[in-house]
Formats: sequence, C-alpha cells, structure tokens
Amino acid sequence: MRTFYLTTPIYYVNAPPHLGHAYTTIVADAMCRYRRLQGDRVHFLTGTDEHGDKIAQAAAKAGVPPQAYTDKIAAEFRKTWDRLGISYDDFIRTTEPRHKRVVQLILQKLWDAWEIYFGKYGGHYCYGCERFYTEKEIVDGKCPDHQTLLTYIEEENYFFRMSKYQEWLIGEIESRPDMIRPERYRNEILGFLREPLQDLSISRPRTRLEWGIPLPFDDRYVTYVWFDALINYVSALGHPDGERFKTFWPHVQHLIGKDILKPHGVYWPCMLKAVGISLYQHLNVHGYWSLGGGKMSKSIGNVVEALALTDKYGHDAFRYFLLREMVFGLDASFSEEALVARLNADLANDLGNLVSRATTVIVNFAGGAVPAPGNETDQELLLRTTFERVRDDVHAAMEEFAFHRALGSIWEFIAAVNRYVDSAAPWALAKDPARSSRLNTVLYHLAESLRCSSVLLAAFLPATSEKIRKTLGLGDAPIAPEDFQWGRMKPGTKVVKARALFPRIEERKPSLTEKEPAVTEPSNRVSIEEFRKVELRTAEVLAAEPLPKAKKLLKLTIKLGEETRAIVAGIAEHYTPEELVGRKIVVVANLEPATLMGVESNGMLLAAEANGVISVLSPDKDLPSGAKVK
Ligand code: ME8
Repeated sequence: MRTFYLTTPIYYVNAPPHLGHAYTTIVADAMCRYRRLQGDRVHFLTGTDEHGDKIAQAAAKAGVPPQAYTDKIAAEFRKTWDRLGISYDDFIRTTEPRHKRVVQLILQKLWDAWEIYFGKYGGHYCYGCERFYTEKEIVDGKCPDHQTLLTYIEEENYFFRMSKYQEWLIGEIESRPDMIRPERYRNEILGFLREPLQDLSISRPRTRLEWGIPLPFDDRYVTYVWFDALINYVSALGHPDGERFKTFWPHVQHLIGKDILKPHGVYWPCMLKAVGISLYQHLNVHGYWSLGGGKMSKSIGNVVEALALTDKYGHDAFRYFLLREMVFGLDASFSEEALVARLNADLANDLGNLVSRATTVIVNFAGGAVPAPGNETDQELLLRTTFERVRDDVHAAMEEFAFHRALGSIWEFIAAVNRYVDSAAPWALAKDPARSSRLNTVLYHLAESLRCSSVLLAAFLPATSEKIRKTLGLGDAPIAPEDFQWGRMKPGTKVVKARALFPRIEERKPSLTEKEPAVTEPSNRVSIEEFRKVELRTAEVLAAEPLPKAKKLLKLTIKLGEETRAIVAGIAEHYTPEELVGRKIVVVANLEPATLMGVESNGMLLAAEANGVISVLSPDKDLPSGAKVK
C-alpha cells in the first residue's frame, strides 16, 4: 500500500468559487479517487485562505465584520465542493485555532533561531497581489498581473532570511528533476533563481492591517498572508506531532495553478528548510483557463457563471470536459460550445450508446443474465489486450497528472468495444440457434467490457461509473484493486437495460450570456385540407439495421398493411436496432421516395425531439399495421 497526501491551494474568500477553483479541486478529486481505487492510503486537503488586505477590504465593502464574511464565503466553498461530490478528507480555514497555533509556533521557532530579523523596507506594493514588486517586474508603473498602479510604501517589518537558501534550493531542484512539474515550471523557477533572491517580508503593521495572525513576539504586527497561508499544508495535519503529520507529510504532493508558482516553488521550500521539515515530493502545476479566448480575470462574473454550467449539463459531463480538454500544465480555453461538442461526441455517442446497446442485447438475447462464455476468438483476445494496455497507460498517465492522456486512453478502449459490437453482431447471431455458444461468448465479453469501463471511469466520472455498475448488477460492490484485472464478471449476474446515460444536447451554438429562447408563436398555419394530403399510417418494424458509414441512420423494414417497404431514419444514435424490431410506429406513407446512402427510403418515421432526446411515436393500443392516423 502506498501513501498519498494531496493538497489544493486554499482559496481566497473575497469572492465565491469559480471555474478556476473548480478545475483544481476536480483534478485533485479525480487523482485522489484514482489512488484510493488502487488501494492507496490517501489524504486529500482543501480549504480557504481568509486573512489579508484583500479579504478585509471585501468584508468592509460588504459591510460585515471579516470573521462573519469569511464564515459565509468559506461555507459557500464547502457547499460547492459537496454539491460537486468532491471527496476531500479535510477542509482547513486559516482562521481556525488549529491553524493559528501552528503559524505562531513556526514563527516563534524561526525567531528563536535568528531566521527572522527586524528591518526597514521601501517598495512598490500591489494590494491585489499583497506583495512588493521589484523595479524589473513593474510594467509602466503598474502591477503586471492586475494592471493597477502600485503604491510606494516604506515601513519597518520583520524579514525571513530567505536569501541564504538560494544555493541550497537551486541544488535541490537540480538534483530532483521532477520535484516541480511539468518541466516548464521547473525551468521558470530555476530562471527566477538566477537573479539574487531577496529576504521575505513576513509581517504587516497592525496600523495598516488588523486582519491577520499576530506575531507571537511582537503583537504590533500581523503575519503576511502568504507566510500564514502556506503553513496550512502542515497545520491541517497537526504539525509537529500529530499522527496525521507523521503518516502523510513524507508523501505530500501539492497541486496549484501557475499563478502561484513562486510562493510554492521558492518561499515554501525555504520556509520548510528553515523550520526543519522535509520538502514536498512534487509540486504539480497546471495552466490557466481562459474564457472564450479572452484572459480570464478573477474579477469577471463570467467565471462564476461558467461554473454554473456544471448544474446545466451535469457534474460528470463538466468534469469530463475539464479533465479531457486541458493538457495538464498548458493553458486552455473554456466555452459552452466546446463542452457540448464533447458531451455529444464522447459521452452521449461513444459511451452512452455503447452502454445502451450492450445492455439491450444482453437483456434481449440472454434474458438479462450474463451468460457463461464459450470459446474465445481473436476478437475477444484483442478486446482483452486493448483493455490491459489502456489500463497500464492510464496508470502511467496518472503518475504524471496527465488526465487528458488517461481519458484519451480510456476512450480508445470504448472505441474498441464499439467496434467489437459492430463486428461480432450479436443480433445476427441471435437469429441462428446453432450459433448460441458464440452469442454467449459475445454477450459475456460485452458485459465484461462494460464492467472494465466502469472501473476505468470511476475516478473521472464517478456518478456515471456507478450508473453503469447498477445496470450490470454490481451497484453494491465497491471497486477493489483486483477489479482492474480482466475477466472478473461472473456469469449469471443480472443486467438491466441502461437508460440514456447522457442525453444528446441539440447543438444550437449556445453562449454563456444567451437567455433561453422565448416560445415562438404559431405561424405558417395549414388548413385541414392541406393536412389531409399527408397520409399518416401505423406500421410494424420487421427488421432494423445500421447503415455502414452513416453513424446516424438506421434502415428499417416495415410492414404497412399488406405491403413491406424500407425507410431510412436518423435515429441510430438514440435507438439500437433491437429496441425497434417488433415495434409499432407512425410513418408518413405518401412521402416522395429519397435515396439516402444508397438505400431508397419510402416514407418517414415520426419522432418527437426535445433537449436532444428523441422519442419514436407509437400508438398506445394494439392496432393492425397500416391503420390510418388522423
Ligand atoms: O491564490 N485557471 O487563491 P485564489 C485555472 N489564496 N485555475 C485557476 C484559474 C484559472 N483561470 N483561476 C484560479 C490564492 N485558479 C491563494 C492560494 S495557497 C497556500 C494560497 C485556481 O483564490 C488555481 O488553482 O486566487 C489557482 O492557483 C488558484 O485557483 C488561485 O486561487
């Protein structure tokens, strides 16, 4: 058993949670879930950063005392993570006594060891970033991040002797190539360390800022918010002698966005070294989301709106998009259109259809109990080897936080299973009693493939994985590390037909700001005479088959009174052939024939559509085929 401790940044409570916060927290959640499935001992920490100018100002603006204000927003963060199903083990707030105690303990220790001194400093200060900028960093007298004017302030403060750790830190980073990853961020820190490192001002005079943790050796000062905040990673574990600290600290990995690389890549290692705590194992740094191409600023309400899309499309679809779309470490662009496109293609089409097709054939041709397989052929062997390769690829990708790669691999497996259903064609085997052993082999392997998919997906799409497991009769069985082995589906397991896991969303180019379209007034009325020209009749579906190369089309052979004819219907993404055979439907019988993908279609089936869901119309009483519909 391996041990794993993962932290997210603790988020500022000056505003409600937004897309960026959600991304980091979802990434951490997927990683922790994955490691728990492997049988690892995991501790997942998140929380809120509640001191400093920024928070004090936001509270003042809201007209409430800072503590009441932080209580409210911290609760909002917690509620959001609970709603999103984030599996954190602990939530730390920097205003909690357990945190303040450790911050003061560490400050006292550093003061006693002469690691902190009292001095004077003048510099250009940004209130947004809560830090001084050097001449080199300033752009046109402004903060490079906020583009606001900097304020020159000179004051006496306490300083941490960070400069003396410069050579040591360079040595550490150089000797452990993956300490900061991906590599671009390691290079960024090494680049920064080529310039002389300054000492770090770690206090703020109370005359200027009250809202912070008082220095234990001078209560005229409070602790600089970054010095306070970084300590959360050890205070939450009960440093210095808590059991959790002993168990988890040696295995710590941090996860952050690139905006806070410097405090984590420079200040924090130096602080740890000075206090005598071992360094973290890895600092994992991801890129930045921009919204629809523009730079995503923390002050734009749109990023909060973007997070609201998780409720509109479902948490799993939202998670999938974030994890799949961003190459970990690089920037990415968020848009509702891109989310809907992935939802339709990868989730509704590739995954949702597979689950519904596979469970339907097991129910229709094996009475809903997974049959014992007969002899395996090369087709089954290929399925198994594909699964094993994918499983190992996912594992390697997850060691490097490469979520996009992990999901890409899982979708290779899903595509392989889709190809397997097509080529093994269980509906054709079912027609021939002599081939029942082959049919059983195919149905068993479909059930096993769905089981394997549910295991692979569990960390990324937890609710979907659970739904798949329920349809497979595995709903109550928690996933164990052995479940990553092929062939664990037990014959006899009861399977039910899956409902559409992800309804298709009509692609209507939605935008974040667009309101729901108003219901349109009826227009273009037709007279009863005109309507009577349309000959609507009931028909019975005798056979249904997919059209090669046309993903959306099914060819239906229908009985219309005494007549048999073929029609082509664009419903292949919503119905399997098995679901249609034997069903009564309604068709336009006197439509001009049309040739679609080489097949002549003589009529049109009627179906209702809303929100991407398509429902084929059927009479609700048993009428003979050919009955007139009026
Ligand atoms: O910096 N894209 O808190 P914060 C991706 N309290 N991730 C984003 C993002 C975006 N556009 N915007 C924000 C703080 N994030 C400090 C941290 S830690 C000891 C103290 C995510 O509320 C990303 O993880 O500004 C980033 O690092 C973090 O939110 C910053 O959150």
